[in-house]
This record gives sequence, structure tokens and C-alpha cells, in this order.
Amino acid sequence: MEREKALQLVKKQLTEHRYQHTLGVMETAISLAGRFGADVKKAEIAAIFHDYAKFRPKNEMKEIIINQGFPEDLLTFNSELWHAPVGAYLVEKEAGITDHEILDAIRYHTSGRPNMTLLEKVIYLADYIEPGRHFPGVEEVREMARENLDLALIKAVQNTIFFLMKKNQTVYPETFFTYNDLITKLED
Ligand code: DGI
Ligand code: FE
Ligand code: FE
Repeated sequence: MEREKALQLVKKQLTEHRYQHTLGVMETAISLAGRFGADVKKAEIAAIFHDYAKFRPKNEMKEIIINQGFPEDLLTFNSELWHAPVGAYLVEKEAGITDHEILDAIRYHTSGRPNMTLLEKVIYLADYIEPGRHFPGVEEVREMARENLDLALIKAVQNTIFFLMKKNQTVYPETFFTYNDLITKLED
């Protein structure tokens, strides 16, 4: 799909602020893909669609998670996690994206997962470091991302876990599994 067509589809789903975030993720994902050898076109499309389901009503997301057989433990954790797998589903259904690498990059962009593909890593990290992000620690991850994708990703996942714990929020197990997997491979 052409960039302009994809952007046009996504713009209708998002607020202006979230659309600007999406443009930032797109530019960052293209740059990371180029730097680390991921498919630049797939990175562009996955980035454009990654938050497609962000503003769907909770009831609709819940129904999709149940009906599509997505992990039901998601429903017992923060509903902020739901838009990722639901997005993968809706992007296929409504935008006609069938490439499974792209759909998985959308599906795992919030929690990550063990054995993430290069494209999944690029989208996770681009979402975290795009120029519109301003939280503490983001500049350090931006700098790490110039050199080493995995080290930057570990830092981003760590920061996310710290951030959630500081706010007394639950951490979805998959987020811990992502962290453990990356650390284990680092030691190899
Ligand atoms: O959609 P974005 O805001 O661009 O970013 P995102 O999809 O990475 O994360 C959305 C929210 O999900 C973010 O505010 C933090 C939350 N989140 C991420 N990982 C976890 C989580 N919430 C819980 N409870 N557990 C997690 O592991
Ligand atoms: Fe998201
Ligand atoms: Fe995002």
C-alpha cells in the first residue's frame, strides 16, 4: 500500500495529536529500518498502522479479543494493552493488510514478546523514541538506538517496567518475558 493511502486510512481513526505521533513513528521506523537492515517499506506501513485501534471503544476491543481467541488474560490487565492485538486484527480486516510480519509488528508493539523479529523491534523502539516523546530517559534510549538496537530496546522495556511499577500499575507478563528474553540473549 502507498504511504498516502495508508495515512489517509489511519488519519480517520486518530486524534490530531495521535496522528502526529504516528508520523513521528513512521519517520523513526524508516530510519531505524535503514540503519539495522529491516524492510523499510514494511516498517513504514507497520508504523503508520501501529495505533490504528487506539480509540476503539473498550467494548468492541473486548469482544474482538474474546471472539478472535486472543490471550484472554489481556482483559485482566490495563486496557491500554488491547489496542495492539486488536489493531493487528482490524488493520487486516478494514485496511486489507495481509502481510504477517507487518501485522505481528502491530500486534506486539506494546508488550513485545520473546524472539521478536527485527521488524517488531524497530516498531517497538520507534514508538518509544519518536521525536514527539518527551518523558525522562527517552534521550538516552535515542542515543543508544544510534548504535545498538537490542541495547536500546532493553532500556526501553526496562524504563516501561519501572514506569509502571512507580505508578503501582500491573505489568503484563509478556512484557517481563520480553525483557528476560532480550537479557538472556545478550549474555550468549
Ligand atoms: O500507544 P502508545 O501510547 O503510542 O504506546 P504503547 O502502545 O507502547 O503503550 C500504551 C500504554 O500501555 C502505555 O501508556 C503503557 C501501557 N503499557 C505498556 N506495557 C504495559 C502497559 N500496561 C500494563 N499494565 N502492563 C504492561 O506491560
Ligand atoms: Fe500503541
Ligand atoms: Fe504509538
